[in-house]
Amino acid sequence: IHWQQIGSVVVLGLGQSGSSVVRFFAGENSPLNAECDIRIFDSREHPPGLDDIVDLVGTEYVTTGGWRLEDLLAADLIVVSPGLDARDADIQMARDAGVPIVGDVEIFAQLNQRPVVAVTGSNGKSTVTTLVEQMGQYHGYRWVAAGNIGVPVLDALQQDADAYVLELSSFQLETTRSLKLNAAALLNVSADHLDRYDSEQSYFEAKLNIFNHASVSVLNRQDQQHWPKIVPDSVVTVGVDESVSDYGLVKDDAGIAMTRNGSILARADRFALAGTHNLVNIQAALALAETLGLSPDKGIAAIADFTGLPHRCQVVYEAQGVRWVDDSKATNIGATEAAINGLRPMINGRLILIAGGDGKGAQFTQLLPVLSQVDVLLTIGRDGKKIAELRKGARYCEHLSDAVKTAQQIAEAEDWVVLSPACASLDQFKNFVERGKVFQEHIVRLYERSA
Ligand code: UMA
Ligand code: ADP
Repeated sequence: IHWQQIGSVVVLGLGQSGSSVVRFFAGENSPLNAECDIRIFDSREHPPGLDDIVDLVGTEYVTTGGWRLEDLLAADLIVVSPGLDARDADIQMARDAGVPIVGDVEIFAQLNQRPVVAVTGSNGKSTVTTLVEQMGQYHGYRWVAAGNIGVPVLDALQQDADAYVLELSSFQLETTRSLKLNAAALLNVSADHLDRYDSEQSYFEAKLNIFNHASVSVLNRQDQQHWPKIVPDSVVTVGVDESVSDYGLVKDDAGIAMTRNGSILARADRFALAGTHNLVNIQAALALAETLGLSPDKGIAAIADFTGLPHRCQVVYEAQGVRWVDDSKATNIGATEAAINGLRPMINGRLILIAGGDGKGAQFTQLLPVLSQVDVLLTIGRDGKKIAELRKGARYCEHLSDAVKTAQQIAEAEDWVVLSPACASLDQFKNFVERGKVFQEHIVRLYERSA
């Protein structure tokens, strides 16, 4: 981007990313020349962050409730929010007309001078991003996590940092071309966001942009069908199987252990994180951290006590011998599969699963194999009926409160009740955090009442 030659920028979409772009362009580190005209549009009438942006740039530059094709065609650069569908007809026409279209991550990529590692994948991104950040911070380095994890990258760019750890979604990678990375990890790919892509293939291809300029690529041996076609020179692989040359797991009489180059690095019980999927997450985090100069031993020491992020497969309540697990962040089928596969070996009684919500166009038949490990299926939300149809005896409860009540009535000592919806929450909740909190509140209320 030849910043000084840009006469007019359109920022499409406010929200967290769009607001950070406007703040960055209006601030002292803006790469734009002072005369550049910045116009902001959002299809919503009252997008989040609107008031602050109006205060910052003036009401005449901000339009809500939509945009016109002419507005886009008049721009020298369009900065598009990740939440906007790139298939939007106006956006496509502007692209066809030759207007460069970028996201906030591409702007970051063009201006950043510091070392960066990045993580993408359908599941485990936030966990790995947080693990890497903690590995650095524990040892006194200013490693800053940003991106899809909730800190817009251009806000992070203005902080003091020794390195950045970016969580990147497929939406962000769609518009990212020149991001230089010390290392990039693709954790796994399973169907997700099919409401935003014409096929699983195009969702996956967006993710591959992470490898465009990565010095080291971190790849999962259990997901080789999703490796880049031309495997880059410097690859570190991770996986749940044994490996003599990379990160792996071995099982012996004493249990599971994590290895690197065939030697044991740590036994699984050294980590507070549960489930083999999390051991793979730790492997990926170690591989990324190593490219920022941190040894695996130091990385392990930093995160051994990390118990995981909220709403990701966490035991949140235990009463009368029944354990309740909040995995509200399981917003796609792959995450629910990982939860069931990861938890099942630990459960002596029955596994009672609560699933359902907004399936984002997914084919739930993919859940069938893993549902055979579930003893009772309760479903909720918009697509709950479709999921209930997969299994005889499943009950559609519509609301989470009903499902929790039903689960409590059914559950006996040694049973586990797991909320792992395989769906987004937006049909009934503000987001997955609210869904998880509501779940926990219902549990507490039920037990208090019955106490
Ligand atoms: N929207 C409109 N009209 C607009 C612009 C947006 O209706 O003109 C809608 C979108 O369709 C979407 C919502 O507004 O439903 C939010 O979109 P946004 O682009 O304003 O989102 P931001 O607030 O900027 O947040 C984004 C990421 N959100 C998405 O990609 C949808 C956040 O990831 C991220 O933390 C943030 O940037 C900072 O980088 C959230 C997310 O859900 C957690 N990500 C998806 C996921 O993890 O599955 C990819
Ligand atoms: P993301 O940021 O990609 O959504 P999170 O770390 O927030 O990933 O976890 C999202 C969901 O995926 C949670 O339900 C979590 O238990 C599950 N999960 C975490 N790591 C993995 C993995 N490596 N493979 C499959 N599922 C995972």
